[in-house]
Amino acid sequence: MALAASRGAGAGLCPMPVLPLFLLFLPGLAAGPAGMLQPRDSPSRERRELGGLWSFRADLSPGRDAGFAQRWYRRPLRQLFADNQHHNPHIALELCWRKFPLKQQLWTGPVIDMPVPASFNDITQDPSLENYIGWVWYEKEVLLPLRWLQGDPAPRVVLRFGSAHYYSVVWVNGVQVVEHEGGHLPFEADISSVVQATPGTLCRITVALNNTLTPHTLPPGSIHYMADKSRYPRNYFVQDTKFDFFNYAGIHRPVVLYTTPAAYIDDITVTTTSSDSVATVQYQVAVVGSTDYSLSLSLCDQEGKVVATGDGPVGELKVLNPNLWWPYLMHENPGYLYSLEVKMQAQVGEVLLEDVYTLPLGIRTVHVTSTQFLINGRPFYFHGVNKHEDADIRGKGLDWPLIVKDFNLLRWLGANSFRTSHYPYAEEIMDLCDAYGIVVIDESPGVGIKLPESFGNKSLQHHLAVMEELIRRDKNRPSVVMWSVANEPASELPPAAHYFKTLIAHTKALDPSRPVTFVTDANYALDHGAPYVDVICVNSYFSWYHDPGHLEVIPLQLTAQFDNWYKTYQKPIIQSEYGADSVPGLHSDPPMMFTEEYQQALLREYHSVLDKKRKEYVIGELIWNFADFMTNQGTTRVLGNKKGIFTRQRQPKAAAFVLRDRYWKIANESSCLPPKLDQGNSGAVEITKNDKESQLCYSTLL
Ligand code: BDP
Repeated sequence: MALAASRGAGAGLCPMPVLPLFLLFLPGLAAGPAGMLQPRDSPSRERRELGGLWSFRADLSPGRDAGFAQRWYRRPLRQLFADNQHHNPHIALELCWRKFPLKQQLWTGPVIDMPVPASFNDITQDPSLENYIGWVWYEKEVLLPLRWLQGDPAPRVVLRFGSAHYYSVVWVNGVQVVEHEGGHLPFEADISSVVQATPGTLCRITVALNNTLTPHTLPPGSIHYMADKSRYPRNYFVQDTKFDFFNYAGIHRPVVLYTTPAAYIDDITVTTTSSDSVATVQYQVAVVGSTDYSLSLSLCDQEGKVVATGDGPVGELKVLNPNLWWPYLMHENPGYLYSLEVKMQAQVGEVLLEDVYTLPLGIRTVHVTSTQFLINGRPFYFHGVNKHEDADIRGKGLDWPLIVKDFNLLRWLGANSFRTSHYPYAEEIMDLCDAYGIVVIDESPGVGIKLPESFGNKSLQHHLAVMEELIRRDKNRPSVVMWSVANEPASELPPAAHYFKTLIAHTKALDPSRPVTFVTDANYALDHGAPYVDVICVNSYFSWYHDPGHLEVIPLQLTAQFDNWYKTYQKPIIQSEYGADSVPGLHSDPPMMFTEEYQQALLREYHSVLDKKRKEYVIGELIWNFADFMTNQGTTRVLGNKKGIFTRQRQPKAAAFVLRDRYWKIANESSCLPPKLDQGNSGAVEITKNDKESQLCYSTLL
């Protein structure tokens, strides 16, 4: 049953809709190729966050299609629910459902309060909502200021979602304004004409959201119907995924309304190069709404001093003696950001409109050689982590206290980098990476691409589109030094060759300034994607998934892993995952699996090999994982994946101290320096002088 049919044929579904195909992607108002500048206040722009409580209703009907059949976007959800309770004859489906009033009404689900941003799964005590698959409905009513709704020309009003998982359809006052496929990335709609038609009245935003994954979504998944009536209830199905994290769903990131003038700055693209004393900022600005406009740009340093100016939509700014953007622990002042103020003046009819947008801008370069990763011409070693957006109760919902805590832990740990395993993280997180100098490998949601059908053209086209959205969002971020297009795909399958060749070429065409990789766990001799990457990123779990309990095999196996990959490709290598589960408080000596001691011992075995190989061509190590995180239930998961060096509540396990000692030591070997005293509790800290660079250097006494 197609969604299109379910929308148009409400009465036809009566009395019992056929079992779901409850996800169908409609061609239509998909978010277009326009810019996706992060909404910011400016003299010409206002923004308003719509966080807080929204109305929420899961569509519990057997086909998960009652919402479309009854057109829940036409009236407030709570009103519809009340009407249903009283058998409102105006609702077509209700007429036939009168035959089964109680049961059917329960199926359509009550209307409850739901926090935004948050995943909906862990908010209630209802296990069916925790594991719910299908359409859920969100709604918020807001009153907009009159100054947003009037004027000649009136401002442009835009509704923007930081992310919603997975497929979204959005209405404003009952008018569909946008559809978007994919979680983890923003989408928006110009809603000016809808809200300006009825100034002074409440504006109702309705969102239908579906978390169903198919072999062609990113990440992929598949629904399995259990037909054996002797073992499963009627219409029983489960969603199978090939990735190891819980498929949390909901409106995960802030929803924002913002304004721009009718003619506006739609997009800005910057790239930077630098030699010893001069940096060049190349820029490109796109304006929409007028062809008769002028642009002026000024670049300000952190003291507010203008260091370069320019004009026109394309050009270069020269910066003398630039403050380069340096990673954390590589310079005493990491994450230096200039402000690029772009001003547009446009003639629209008789009116001169002005728009102002200020972009944080870091000046840095990235290069890859056969053995090194260079940032600003200096070798950079990734000593960092893999993370997840994951926490108790809020699931994958954006949470400021958690974000700030995580950055404090990263700095405590001496980590200079992370990979956004296994999907793009919130813009708010990326902002802090830019500001603190935390280096990012920015990964797409291409995780769990295992089925042969997920390497077909349909999947590839979607993957290309997702890379476009990701690069459009993050292209100007100095913290992003490399794109990762996927994690652990079945890259040993022959179709992976065409898939990754195309995907990586497309990514490089979109952004020639950054290297591209994907993360592999395939055998070096069988991997069809590796020929196209700039850096080999390899995951391995020796003495965990392979030879469990046998720590002694690690030196041999890890050394062979590195040698084989390097001999085959002569490209630098990152150990992009390694680790072991540990249940906090579980101990054994000699170490046994799942104890804190075993996790520590496994890390140390890896480190002894990494210490040899980082002198050759290994350019980084990223622990799996920063913190414990939730997964599907399974016989190898104890309330989720326990490979965190911190618990899910961000308390350190013993392994965190092993890693902390190591990362600070590695940092102190580099010629550049930590920005401030490390005030943690694993050792005093002293300041020493680095003669060569005349810079402060810190070394931990451990
Ligand atoms: C790796 C995956 C990661 C898993 C990890 C594990 O990339 O997503 O969580 O294994 O099993 O292969 O802990």
